[in-house]
Amino acid sequence: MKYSGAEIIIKLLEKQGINIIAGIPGGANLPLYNALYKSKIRHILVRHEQSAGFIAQGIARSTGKPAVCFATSGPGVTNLLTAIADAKLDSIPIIAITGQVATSLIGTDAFQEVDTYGMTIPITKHNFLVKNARELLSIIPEAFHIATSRRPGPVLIDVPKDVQSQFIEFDAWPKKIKPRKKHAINMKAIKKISQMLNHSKKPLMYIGGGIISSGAEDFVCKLARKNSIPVVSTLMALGAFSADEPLYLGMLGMHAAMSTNFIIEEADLVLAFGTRFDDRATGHAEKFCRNAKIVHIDIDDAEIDKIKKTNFSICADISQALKALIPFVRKDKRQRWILEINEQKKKYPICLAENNPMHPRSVIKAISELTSPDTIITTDVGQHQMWVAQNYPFKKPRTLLTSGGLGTMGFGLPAAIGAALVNPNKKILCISGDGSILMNIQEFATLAELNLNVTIIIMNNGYLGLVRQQQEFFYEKKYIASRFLARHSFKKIAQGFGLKAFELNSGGKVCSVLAKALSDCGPNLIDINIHHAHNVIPMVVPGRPNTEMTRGGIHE
Ligand SMILES: Cc1ncc(C[n+]2csc(CCOP(=O)(O)OP(=O)(O)O)c2C)c(N)n1
Ligand SMILES: [Mg+2]
Repeated sequence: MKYSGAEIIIKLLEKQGINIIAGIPGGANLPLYNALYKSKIRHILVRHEQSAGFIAQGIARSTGKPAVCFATSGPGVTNLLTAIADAKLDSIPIIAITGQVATSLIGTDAFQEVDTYGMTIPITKHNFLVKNARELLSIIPEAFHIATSRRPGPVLIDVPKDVQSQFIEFDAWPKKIKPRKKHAINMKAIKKISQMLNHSKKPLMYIGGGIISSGAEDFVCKLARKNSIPVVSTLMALGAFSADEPLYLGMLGMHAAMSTNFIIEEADLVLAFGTRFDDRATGHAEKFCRNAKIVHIDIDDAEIDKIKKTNFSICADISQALKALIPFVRKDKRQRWILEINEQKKKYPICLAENNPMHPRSVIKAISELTSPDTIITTDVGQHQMWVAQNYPFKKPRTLLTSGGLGTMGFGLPAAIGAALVNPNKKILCISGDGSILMNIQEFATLAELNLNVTIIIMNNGYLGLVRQQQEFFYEKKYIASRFLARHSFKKIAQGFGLKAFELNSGGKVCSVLAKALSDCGPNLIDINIHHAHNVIPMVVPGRPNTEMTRGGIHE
């Protein structure tokens, strides 16, 4: 057989089951696009490379499978970097294939040359610079294997233009690399954890995104119900334990309900599963759960004892570990602990009664009443993201796609497009802010072109709201660079791109406009004008323990 490097890449992507690629062509990856011309793989032409990365993430986050994006050398790559870094921090398996100047030009400051390999070392799980087309036969399968094995993450393959055009002869296509055999679970360690749990009076499960990556949600539920263990979730794990479960205490940390952060501090045993003690979750890490023994199970050895010294830990796949653990755990109703929890909940009620239908919490509640547990919600970053996390009752894993670790404004819309492409029977909602939506607003064009079942909801407060809130709480109300002076019509902008659009300025029509937009199958947008002074409360003072929460001023 004789194939070019570009043809080898496309053939091997097909063999990996890839049927959608998002990207933008340019001089240095045109041979790759030329090979794609003959393929059945669907190409999504985005309007900015960052969106190609986030579309790949939307696919990967909503399906659990690896997804691919393309960019050309130089500015194509630099535009993609944020999406790659975002995937690294949230452990999302994407594969970025980038064009590079010809090998003979590398290091000469050639047109559109940047050191892609060097720049992506710290933001990828692994990266490759391909020097010969033959290497692609091993690199492509290896890239998929690395991106998806153990703790998932992004892999980048930089392919010089001459390597894409180089023809080589070979006898057979490489096979997919079989998933590595999982390490046998250390049963002695599992028994020890079961003993710690059986001796505990006030245990608590603290679950992270690893539960979703591993598909461990049913085991979490079984364990929680069997031993009556209350569960708190990080932002990344929302949906892994249904908000309907009586043992569910919601999100922990910076924007948790007060009762949740106080209950955590009462626990005598914290079971940290598939999580990494991120500062947004733990507050001041040293002071987090000082009276509790901490058991940590994570797939990534590097996370163990990194931020919080644990009493007992194992490095393992969390599904495997929980499956092994459950039979050793006794049934328990834990009436006293549950009673204590319920008292705390009464003392610090989660949501204040709302009479204002335009309050963000009321809007989220209205949305939740019009959606199904299968609806996929993407968010951007800011107050609106936290209002969603606090108030939308996620019931299933992979129904919240949000930029947790990097906190990237601009994530929501392209991630929604990615999710919609691979979930054609589901409604996708992108809940965004007036600041964030502008960061990838050019993708209105892509969305209109693809005619996907996406509704964009803009919580429009005329501010970089979360910045304004921090200035109010922690910088003596010295508001600088957080207010948008120019007001524009998102409705008209959306219509200009070919989307249906609605505006909501008063409470009277919230439900009917939402119902109309959500029942429509095509893409549309609702611009909701909310009062600028609403805050996300409660809030832990950054760097302080989780128990030091503020409710801010009068505007909640
Ligand atoms: C790319 C990027 N730049 C800056 C920030 C810092 N930041 C965090 S939240 C926020 C405000 C977001 O404003 P908006 O999208 O309107 O959401 P709101 O807080 O008003 O709901 C900013 C600027 C960020 N997270 N991402
Ligand atoms: Mg805003």
